[in-house]
Amino acid sequence: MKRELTRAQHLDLYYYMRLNRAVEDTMTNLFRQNKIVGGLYSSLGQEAVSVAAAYALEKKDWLAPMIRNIGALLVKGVPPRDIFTQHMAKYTSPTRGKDGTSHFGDLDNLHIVSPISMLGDLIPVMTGVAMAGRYLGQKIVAMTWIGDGGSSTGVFHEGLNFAAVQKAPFVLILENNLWAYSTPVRKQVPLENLADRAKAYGIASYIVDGNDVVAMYTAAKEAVDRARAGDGPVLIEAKTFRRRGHAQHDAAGYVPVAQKEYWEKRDPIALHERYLFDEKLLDHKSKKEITDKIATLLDAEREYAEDSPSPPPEFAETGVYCTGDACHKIAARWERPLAEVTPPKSRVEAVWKVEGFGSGKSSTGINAPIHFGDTPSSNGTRSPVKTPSPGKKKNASVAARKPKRKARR
Ligand SMILES: Cc1ncc(C[n+]2csc(CCOP(=O)(O)OP(=O)(O)O)c2C)c(N)n1
Ligand SMILES: [Mg+2]
Repeated sequence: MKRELTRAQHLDLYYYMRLNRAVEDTMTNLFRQNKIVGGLYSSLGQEAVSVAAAYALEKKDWLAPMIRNIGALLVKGVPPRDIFTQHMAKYTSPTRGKDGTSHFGDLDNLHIVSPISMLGDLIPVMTGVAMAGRYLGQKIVAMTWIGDGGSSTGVFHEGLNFAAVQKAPFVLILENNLWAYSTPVRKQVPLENLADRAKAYGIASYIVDGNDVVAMYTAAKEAVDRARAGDGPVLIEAKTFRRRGHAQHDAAGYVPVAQKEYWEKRDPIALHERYLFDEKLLDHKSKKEITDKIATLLDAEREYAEDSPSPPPEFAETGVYCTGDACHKIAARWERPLAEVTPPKSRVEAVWKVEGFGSGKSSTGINAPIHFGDTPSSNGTRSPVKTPSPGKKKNASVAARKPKRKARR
């Protein structure tokens, strides 16, 4: 299977994992210089889970990251300066300095829903996004992440059941990094495989080595394809390890040394790099070029963030209470006539077909447009979205938990 990715795809995965790590290393330095305002969470050793999953999405698809998914933001197209300015609460940041962590999104262009602190709540939110995409005939997939600890919240179960019964085109990455703060996974759930949670809701699931970026991508791509095809939601359990504490303040002295050492040897970037060298997909010269490219980019982006102003004091008064239009841009965007989707006509069927779920056309006979600004669709056609083609799927490293093709409802 590994050979079935193109060289460019292999190198993309490598580049984004390296970029992910370098962005976080830069922020660790900034934190130590007291320049990071809020909490700083590390995804050291988990880069493959974020990068490969997001790499399986198309541009029109939607994602919502959790605290350890900066890699997914980078793949989706968020510039590092947004991540730096956001963590430094600068006026130039996506939230204009109102928030000091990763609570930001981009609904208009990149299709990123801002993370929510409450663990699990993004599952019903992203299920709603997936259903809205179907309603609009956009054939999109929505994706989010949840931790091993987060998979024990009530809303995880309510949300996943809701996604399952709605056959929502939704992919959930369960990032099992063995710890939820200082609680080891064994002490909070009596399951060997957290993918078993999917059985309760009759949905497909995979177990994958989260430190093998190609295996992770292969599973994610298959899951995304199945969700897009109308097979319903898919859960992927990525087995990995949190190599740092919960956040910068946590030295994680409670983690056994042997466990740390075991996983340090399974560093996802080192593993992929070794593979690329063995397969002659990377040599020392191109490795240096990538290193230099990342260093140059991040130097400039960090400088931009450091030189950016803090918000003016009077800005603190604004945005505290919602003042309607002047406060935010969020408003329902009806793509079909309101009369058509409200009683008594509200039984108009969905734009595209999901087996056993419903089918039909919109009143104009065309699918609803997708808002990128780059996809004019007055005649109902869309510009094709380029997506990497992984070829056939036979990866032995994706553990054999082949779910039934058709999800039970
Ligand atoms: C509903 C809820 N309960 C508790 C918290 C506090 N909290 C934030 S992260 C965290 C641990 C999460 O562990 P896990 O889900 O395994 O994710 P990881 O940090 O390992 O990526 C806790 C308890 C929260 N944000 N939301
Ligand atoms: Mg965890």
